[in-house]
Amino acid sequence: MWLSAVRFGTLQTRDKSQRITRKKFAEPLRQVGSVETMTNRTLKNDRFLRAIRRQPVRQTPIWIMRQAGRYLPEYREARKQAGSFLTLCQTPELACKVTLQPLERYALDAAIIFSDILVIPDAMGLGLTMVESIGPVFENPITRTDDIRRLGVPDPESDLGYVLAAVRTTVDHLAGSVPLIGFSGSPWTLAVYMIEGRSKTDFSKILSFAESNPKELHELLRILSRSVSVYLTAKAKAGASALMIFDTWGGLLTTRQYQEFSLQFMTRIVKELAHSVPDTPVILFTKGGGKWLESMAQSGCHAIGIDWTTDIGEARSRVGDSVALQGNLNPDSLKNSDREIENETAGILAAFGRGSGHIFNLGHGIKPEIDPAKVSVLVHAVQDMSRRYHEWVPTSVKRRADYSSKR
Ligand code: 1CP
Repeated sequence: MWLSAVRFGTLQTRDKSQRITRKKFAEPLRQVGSVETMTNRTLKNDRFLRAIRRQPVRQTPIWIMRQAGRYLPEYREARKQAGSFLTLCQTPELACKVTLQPLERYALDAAIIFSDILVIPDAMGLGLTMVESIGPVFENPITRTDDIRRLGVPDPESDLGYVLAAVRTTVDHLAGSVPLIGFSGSPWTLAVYMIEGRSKTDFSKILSFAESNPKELHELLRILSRSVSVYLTAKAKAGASALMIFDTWGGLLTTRQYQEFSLQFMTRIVKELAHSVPDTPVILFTKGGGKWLESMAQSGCHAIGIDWTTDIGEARSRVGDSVALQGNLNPDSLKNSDREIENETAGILAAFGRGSGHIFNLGHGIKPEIDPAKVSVLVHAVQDMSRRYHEWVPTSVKRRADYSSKR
C-alpha cells in the first residue's frame, strides 16, 4: 500500500532571494535509509539486514541461534506454565512472549520467531511429541516408501496458521525495533527426522534409505522443498524480514551426497523465494558445511551461517563478496571465563576483518546449561570491539559530500 510506504515531512529549501521556504513532502521509506519489510514497517535498528546485504554498519550485528530457550529461567517458567513445548509453539501470544524474552535481556540486533523446524512434518501428519529425556519424537515416522506417496504439502494458512499468527503478533510487539527472522529446516534435515523418527539417533535409517531408495528419497525431498518454499514465503508475507534455512544434518553427507540430497533442494527453495518474496534475504546454514562454502554461495542465498570448525577469515576469502557470513563462536566458549569469551570474540572479529558482511553468532545453538550472564559478556564484547572494523559514514554526511562533489 503506497500510503503506508511513505513518510510525510517538511522540506526546507531556499528561493532565489535566499528566503527559507518550507514544503510538505512525502518520500518513500527506502530513500530515508530505512529498510522496508513486507508489511512496510520502518526498522529502528536495521544493522542485521544491512550486514546481510553487505552495506555499511556502525558495528557488527549479533543474534544467537536458539536465543529463546532453556538457558533462560524465564523461558523455563513460561514452558512450565504452558504445560508443554508444543503449547508454547502453538499459542501465538506465548510464542511471541518467548521470542521477546532474550531481547528484554540483551541488546540483540534481531529476533527469531519461537517455533521449531519439526512443525512441517507435524503438519504433514507425523504427530510430533516432545519426550522429556529424548527430545522430539514422531508417532508416525516414515518407515516404508509407500508412506511418502501419502504425504501432501501443508497449506501455511490452514495447517500452520498458528506460526503465521505468532509472526504477525511478534512483528506488532517489536514495533520496528529490530527485524524478525523466520526459519525452516532444510528438506534433508527434515527428512532425517521423518525417517529416523526421533532425535539422538545414529542416523543409520536415513543413510541406508539414501543408499537403497534414492528415487523415493528425491520424491520426499521434492515434497519437502515445496512445503518449505510456501511456508517461508508465508512467513515473509506475515512480516518476517529475513529467512534462515537450518541444514543441521547436511554435514553427515559426502560431497556428492550433499549436492544430491541437500544443496540441490535448498537452492531450489532460494530460487523460489527470490520470486515469491524478492526483498527478503535468505541465510543458509549447514552444520559441518565448511568444505562446501563455494557451492553454497552459488545457491543465490544472501548469507551463509558457518559453524565454529571453519576459520571465518578463510571462509571470507573463499566466498569473496558474493555473500555475507554469519557466525561462528564455539557454543562451548560460553562456558569459559569472561576474559576468554572476550578474547575469542576479538579473534573472530579480527579474522573476519574490516568492512560489513559479518553477522556475529554462535557456530550452533546456545546450550541449555549456559549461564545467561555469559551472553551479556558476549553481546557487549561484540558491540565494544567491532566498531574499529567499520568505517561508518552517516547517510547525511555522504549526501552532503555527494552534493558538493557534483557542484
Ligand atoms: O523446551 C524444550 O524442552 C524444547 C527445546 C526446544 C526449543 C527451545 C526445541 C525442541 N526446539 C526449540 C526452539 C527452536 N528450535 C528454535 C527457536 C528459535 C530460537 O530462539 O532460535 C529454533 C530455531 C529451532 C530449530 C531447530 N529445532 C533445529 C535447527 C537448529 C539447530 O539447533 O540445529 C533443530 C535440529 C530442531 C529440532 C529440535 N527441536 C527441539 C530439540 C531439542 C531439537 C534438536 C534435537 C536434536 O538434537 O536432534
